[in-house]
Amino acid sequence: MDYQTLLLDEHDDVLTVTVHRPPARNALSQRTLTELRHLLATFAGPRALLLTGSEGPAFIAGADIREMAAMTPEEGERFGALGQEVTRLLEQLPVPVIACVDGYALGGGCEMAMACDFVYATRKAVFGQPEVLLGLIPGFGGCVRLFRRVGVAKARELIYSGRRLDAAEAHRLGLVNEVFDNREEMFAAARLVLADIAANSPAAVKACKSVLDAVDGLGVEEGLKVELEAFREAFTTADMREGTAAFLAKRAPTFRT
Ligand code: CO8
Repeated sequence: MDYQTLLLDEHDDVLTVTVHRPPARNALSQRTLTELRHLLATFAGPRALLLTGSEGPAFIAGADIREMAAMTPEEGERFGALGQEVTRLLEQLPVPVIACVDGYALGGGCEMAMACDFVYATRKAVFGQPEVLLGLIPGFGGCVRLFRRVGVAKARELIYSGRRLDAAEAHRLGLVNEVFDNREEMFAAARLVLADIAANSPAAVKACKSVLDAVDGLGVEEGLKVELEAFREAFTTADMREGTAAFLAKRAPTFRT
């Protein structure tokens, strides 16, 4: 696919995906979401993904309001379904995904960030679900994911009021893992944590991601069953044999999968 609104850069086995629509503050158009869907559905190779927005006031200023303004309910539903599909693809990617947020992450932008494994931000980052100001509601998973990150009461307050959070408050609430002074520091830290993760068994990291996704919303008993199944599966991997043998031989492991 010809990516017109995404910039891709791969190095050190990490794919950086930059949403690039500067005139619209990197808002998610149907075109952008279709490109993201294609990219994520055909993703193979890199050991990690960084999602960001091109440099400017916004990370992603939400779904494209200009496009939505003219949509019928059926078109709105298709648009919402496309955005939800993209967030699910992000969540289910078999490698770690970090959102690097610099500037506004509003509406669909906040929802994209929440579909990533975790979020790093600069001091300039601003989060929020301002859909009610437009007569809309969060449609790319905001109602489903925000309360899992910040708790039900806070999510209700934020979604009903549409108010914005600065980076410090988002950090305090657990929406953001860490706040950095600028983009360079944020990307350097993201690459560092990804390098740490890359030293571990890729099969085990993938299994953890899949278990964490599967147990979301389950009760303890059901969740433990899912975990146990994946735990058993780990015993079938070469990485498990190598990791435990390397520990006992007091040497560094060499993981292959
Ligand atoms: N969509 C389309 N265009 C946008 C968007 C957007 N979300 N945000 C900004 N733009 C455009 C503006 O229209 C403007 O265009 P133009 O130059 O042609 O007038 C240009 O970007 C620059 O915008 P500003 O002058 O407002 O830029 P500022 O730097 O002053 O402000 C803000 C940046 C704070 C990001 C401001 O633009 C803003 O508030 N944007 C809207 C934020 C918002 O409300 N986002 C939520 C959108 S709704 C949503 O995401 C729903 C998701 C679920 C959808 C489910 C579908 C069914």
